[in-house]
Amino acid sequence: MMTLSEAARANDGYELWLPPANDPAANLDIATLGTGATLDIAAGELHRDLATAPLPILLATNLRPELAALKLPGAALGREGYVVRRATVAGRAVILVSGNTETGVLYGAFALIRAARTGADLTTIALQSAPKVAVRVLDHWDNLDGSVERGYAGASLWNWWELPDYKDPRYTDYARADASLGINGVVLNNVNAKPDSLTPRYIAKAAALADVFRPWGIKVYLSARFSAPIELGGLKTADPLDPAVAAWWKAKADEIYRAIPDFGGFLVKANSEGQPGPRDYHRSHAEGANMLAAALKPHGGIVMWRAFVYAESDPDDRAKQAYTEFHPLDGKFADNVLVQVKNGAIDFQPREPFHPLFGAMPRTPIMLELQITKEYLGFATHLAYLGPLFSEVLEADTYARGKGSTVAKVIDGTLDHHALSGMAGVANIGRDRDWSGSTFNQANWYAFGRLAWDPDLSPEAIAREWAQQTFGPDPRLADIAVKMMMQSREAVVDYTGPLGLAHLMGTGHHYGPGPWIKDLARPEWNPVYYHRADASGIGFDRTRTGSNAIAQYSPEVARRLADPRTTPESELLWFHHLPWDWKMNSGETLWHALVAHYDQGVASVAAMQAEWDEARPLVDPERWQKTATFLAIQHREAQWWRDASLAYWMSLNHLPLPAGSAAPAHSLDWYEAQQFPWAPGQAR
Ligand code: BDP
Repeated sequence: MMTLSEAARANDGYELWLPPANDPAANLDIATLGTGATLDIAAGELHRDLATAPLPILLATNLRPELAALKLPGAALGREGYVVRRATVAGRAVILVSGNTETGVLYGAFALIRAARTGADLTTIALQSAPKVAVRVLDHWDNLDGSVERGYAGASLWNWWELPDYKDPRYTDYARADASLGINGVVLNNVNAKPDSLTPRYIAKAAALADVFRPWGIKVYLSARFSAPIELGGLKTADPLDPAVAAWWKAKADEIYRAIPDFGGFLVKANSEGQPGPRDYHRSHAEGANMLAAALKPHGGIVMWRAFVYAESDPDDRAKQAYTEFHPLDGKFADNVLVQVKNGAIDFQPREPFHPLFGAMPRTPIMLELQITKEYLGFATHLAYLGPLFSEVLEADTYARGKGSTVAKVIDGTLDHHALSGMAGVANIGRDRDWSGSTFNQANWYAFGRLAWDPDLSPEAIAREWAQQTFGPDPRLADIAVKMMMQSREAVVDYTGPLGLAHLMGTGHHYGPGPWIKDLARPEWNPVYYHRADASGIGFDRTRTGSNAIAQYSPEVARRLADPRTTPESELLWFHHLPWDWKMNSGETLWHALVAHYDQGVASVAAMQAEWDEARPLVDPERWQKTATFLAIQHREAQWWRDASLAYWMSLNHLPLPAGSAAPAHSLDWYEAQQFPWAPGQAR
């Protein structure tokens, strides 16, 4: 049992990285020039979150005549950028928080709070920043029944039943967290969309949320089901070239904008995993997207059209199908369409090479889709900080326009000069008190937001600033947290799918190992499709002798990937099928290297446990205990992944384990017999 003083220090994680400063006596001098809902929020946030300030704080947009003499940057800040610096206004020395718009001022206020909490000296503060990416959006895969597809943090935040009347104060707290990172859009419903979200009743509910989010600079978007004209409109078809269909969508868009004047637009999953789409009518993805884009255009809305497309009718390598489908459409999309591409060509695996569509469609704005919820990285319980995963893809060089054509430059629009740019993260947020299922999962929400604002930030720096704000200023604790975070994602790769292996998880729920699965209806649903292991070797040959997926990359990249010797070892078996006794660059065999990675993965989790033990005196007991318990679960499950995977590989290659590597705890039969029908987050 907790003692009384421990209970007083208990922290359920609700306040995220923004715990209130809790010092009403601070009596800060915070003033605004002019009034406005967003300006008032910015001032309120500073009162709430700043413990102290060396000078009065003044909040104002650049438009105020009182600031004219300061010659603040204008164009460089755009609509959302900010300046925070010392200034003399009307003879008074102040810390000025400014921007071209109230939203810019709000972002500046949060930047000031972040700076204060990460140890900056406010007497010399000088910040200036503008987002590099225009659309920074969280995709909630939330269903109307309150469940969340691939959600591991409780029920949906949105209480659809009580909306629009009851606006849970939590919606405001959610908006605060998003705005503190610069997230400016929220897709409210699952990409596997029900048409009901587009009915008047549900539009009113979305409008209520939009009203809450608006002063925080956040727009709402909806996932649109392509066949809605049939289901809701009574039409016989959803053919995008049918004028009645186009008219239905136009009327629907007009109706939405009457309720939500700043509605962001639609997200669409079409002709993928059973969803309807334009291909049902032999129309292209561009024809489908453009029809919706035309309906939104007069209102300033956009379409985020997903390229996550593969078909059971297509026998080609699944990793090639999105490129094959979308590459010929470059230049065919309307100018208010973003094509949304997952980081890798398969599906949010713990490690994937960057998607070949990045850099391959210069005349189309391409947005990046990341998964913040850890569907394939241990659900809520495993500690896996995704900053390194996100940055790995952002830093990847596509060579599309020569060296330095990074994915970051593709998606921030600079490589091919697109003003429209975007980054989406599949949210890990639910109704759990700590929002994301664990304290460390909050860091993934945080890292997504910070990288969407600036894709060039370092994941380690982000981890540190998150830890300092979340746990308080003690540098010992931040050091421990950062160390754990920075090794955590690689640990998951090591114990689930090292050396470029992927998609080896259990069926449906995606929980735990299932590399032996081979009897599912669609070939590419089976793990055996991805690893192709047999007695002689393992890996997917994506070179010329195999599926030739490498030809979808720029020649420089393809050349490097054509040869296992020049392929990064971390992606080796993604691109090559190799014999078990293949000599790695280290001189050891592939088999021994593989085993070493599995062992390393388990050992890394044990190391994180030991590090967290050292943090015990520095953290409140509630967050310490939950994290310690989750690490114990992770250790057990890492061991399970390792043992089950090795038992299976050994059943194929009949090789002994290297000396010193322990035998799996159970027989392969035992691992294969495990069933988890009630694992959370499953699609409904
Ligand atoms: C997969 C998920 C599935 C999603 C799909 C998608 O398992 O639930 O519907 O991605 O992105 O990873 O559409």
